[in-house]
Amino acid sequence: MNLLPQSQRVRVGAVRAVLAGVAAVAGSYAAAGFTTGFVGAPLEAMLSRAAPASLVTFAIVVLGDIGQKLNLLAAITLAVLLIACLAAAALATGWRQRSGLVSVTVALGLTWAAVTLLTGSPVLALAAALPASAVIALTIPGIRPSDVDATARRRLLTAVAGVAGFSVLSYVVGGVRSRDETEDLPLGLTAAQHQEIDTLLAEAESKSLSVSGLEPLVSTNFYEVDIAAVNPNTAPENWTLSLTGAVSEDATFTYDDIRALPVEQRFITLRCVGDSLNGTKMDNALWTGTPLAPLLDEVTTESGCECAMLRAGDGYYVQFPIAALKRGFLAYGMNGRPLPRSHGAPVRVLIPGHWGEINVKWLTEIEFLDEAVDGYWEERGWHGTGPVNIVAKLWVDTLNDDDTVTVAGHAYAGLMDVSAVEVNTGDGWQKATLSEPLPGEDVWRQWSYTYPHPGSQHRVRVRAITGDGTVQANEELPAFPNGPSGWVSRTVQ
Ligand SMILES: Nc1nc2c(c(=O)[nH]1)N[C@H]1C(S)=C(S)[C@@H](COP(=O)(O)O)O[C@H]1N2
Ligand SMILES: [Mo]
Repeated sequence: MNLLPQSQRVRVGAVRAVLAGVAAVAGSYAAAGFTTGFVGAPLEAMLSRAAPASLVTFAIVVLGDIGQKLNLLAAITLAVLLIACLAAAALATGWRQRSGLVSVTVALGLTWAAVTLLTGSPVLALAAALPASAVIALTIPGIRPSDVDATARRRLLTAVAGVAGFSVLSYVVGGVRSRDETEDLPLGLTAAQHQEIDTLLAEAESKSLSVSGLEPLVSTNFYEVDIAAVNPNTAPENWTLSLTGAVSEDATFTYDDIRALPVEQRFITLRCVGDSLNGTKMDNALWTGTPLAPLLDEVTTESGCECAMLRAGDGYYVQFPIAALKRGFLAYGMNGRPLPRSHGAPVRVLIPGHWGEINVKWLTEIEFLDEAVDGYWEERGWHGTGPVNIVAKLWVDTLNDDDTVTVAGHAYAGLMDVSAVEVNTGDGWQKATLSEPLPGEDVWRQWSYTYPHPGSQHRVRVRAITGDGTVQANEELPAFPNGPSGWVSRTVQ
């Protein structure tokens, strides 16, 4: 219909298609926020699942959280390109039919179908399809020869500006939608239970060592490790936990079933196997929930490997022994608030003494197995289903006014309680001060040690010792594959 020469038509078409892609992704984000209804979410999950084990390990150990951001960026780019391809197909179809209306309709239909397929959310997919087709509609070239240059270019520039503005607006709207609404919900406990939580949190505060810059015994910023950048958003009323596989008969529990069970408060510390030796992927919280064992007792298991695969709403899965599972705790509250989405809402499992990876968030299924099968991280070479390594972290060093130095940190040994932390500043191992233990079988402690500054730069080493006399291993090993090992040391000026 328009009189543009072929090459220019292709170039203009490419710009229109990419603009449609950007508008679709922006619209999707505005409507869905950072949830699984956002078109970037399933693509991000696919990319991280398809990535070779070595790349995933490199991303975790070397890139840390940046790796996940890069992956998300790649997913969003892929989403834009995918929809741009569909828009280009729509433009080509319209061109053959000599009809702008055909382009617009085909762009609408294809984008809607693709986004629905990816996200499983037909209503939210409209928020991607409508902006994409609107871009195509608003950039239909004029028919008069005079349109060829000036008007067409102006229209395209207007479209670029329009899509840019729309994207900024979508970014803001989507950001608001991404807010974790679970945090606004009441935890739904009795006054006495809330009182118990307040007392325990106050105890943790009063037992925290007063060293400036040292994180208190209940973490203010709990670390987060996810296989996907976008967390599942399951409403409690839509959540169930199923016991399946090698069982006499499947059993399913609803959120209300779990909430009807006896309520307990537990301090439990988590640490990721991918944490670096002195890294900060180690945190403690007060969790509200109920023991898992009574639920397991509802079924008779015939598991050949005495092991189970736990599965989650984000596609995560991990396999480990039933013996460890029996000590598990189902948590739906954290520090007196409902469990946040980022930490596994509505229900996650906590397995005392073990690396973080078996503490499955967004838990949906416990499948009893006949034969052991690798979980998500084990498939990628990690050995993180066992008990944690002993560690004393050195997170703070301060030069005091009286020319003494205070070094401090946290020590954790899982089910083996930390009974001492020792510090070596150059002349032998000295006992550090430990924070009073918090109630619980799987809780970290703080340590601190103050000594006169020797007058020159020196090395400080620190190690933890457990109740049975086991000394933290001195052998230095990287996080991959068994979790980091060695004594933390730091040079103090
Ligand atoms: N469903 C699900 N559960 C999961 C993960 C995950 O990616 N998905 N990550 C695991 C890992 S590797 C760790 S260390 C802990 C971290 O828990 P947090 O994010 O609450 O700190 O969750 C574990 N549970
Ligand atoms: Mo982890």
